[in-house]
Amino acid sequence: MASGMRKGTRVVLALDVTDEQKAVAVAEAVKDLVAAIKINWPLVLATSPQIVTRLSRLAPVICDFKVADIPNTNRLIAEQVARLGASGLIVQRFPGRDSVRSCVEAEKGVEVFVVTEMSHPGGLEFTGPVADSLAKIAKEESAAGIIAPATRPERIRALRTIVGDLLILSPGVGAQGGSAAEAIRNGADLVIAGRSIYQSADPRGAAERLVEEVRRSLA
Ligand code: O7M
Repeated sequence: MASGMRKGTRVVLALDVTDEQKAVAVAEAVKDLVAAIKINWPLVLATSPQIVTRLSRLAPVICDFKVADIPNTNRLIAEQVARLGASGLIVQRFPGRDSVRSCVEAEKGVEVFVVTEMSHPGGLEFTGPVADSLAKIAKEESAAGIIAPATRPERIRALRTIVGDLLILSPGVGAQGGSAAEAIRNGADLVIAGRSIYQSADPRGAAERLVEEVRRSLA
């Protein structure tokens, strides 16, 4: 995997907690087990943008801000994410090809991942029917990868045929009912897991089990 993510593990922690102490404690507990830490608005809004910098000292940070604006605004966001020390940025494809491109071109050190079909039931309403086209633009605009649903592994398999060697990051394992092993067997490079790790009484144990499940699915 040519990527800014840590090698040797295919698990990305989705750190959707709103308490800074808890966030740092979970990150410290699992930092050597995860390829990256994905943070989203709940944590940033509850703490401050500097949480990106703080966590990036422990593991590569992907900012899941699902950026969806005109190219100029997207570029400004990508620049700030880079300034804070993030390694990745998640963007929406639907505002237009030029909006995706502005993020890819803004900061070479920040890998861009494009959302395709979303993992929740509502993901079937709009994103499902257009997912192939969302993935196609990710490939054409040289994004680093796409986000595809572990809750529908057959869709990961189909999207793989469109994106070729781009990275596929797959959320929806554990709390949303998807299987990490199935996601990997169907073509995901990495699985994204949140609640099944950070809500566990033993986050490190939960992350270790997930790493082991992924390792076995590759054997
Ligand atoms: O394991 P969970 O369900 O607690 O968390 C899943 C994480 O993945 C959470 O941070 C979501 O915002 C994110 N996610 C999805 O669950 N489904 C999607 O389709 C897309 C994402 C995502 O990461 O988009 C970039």
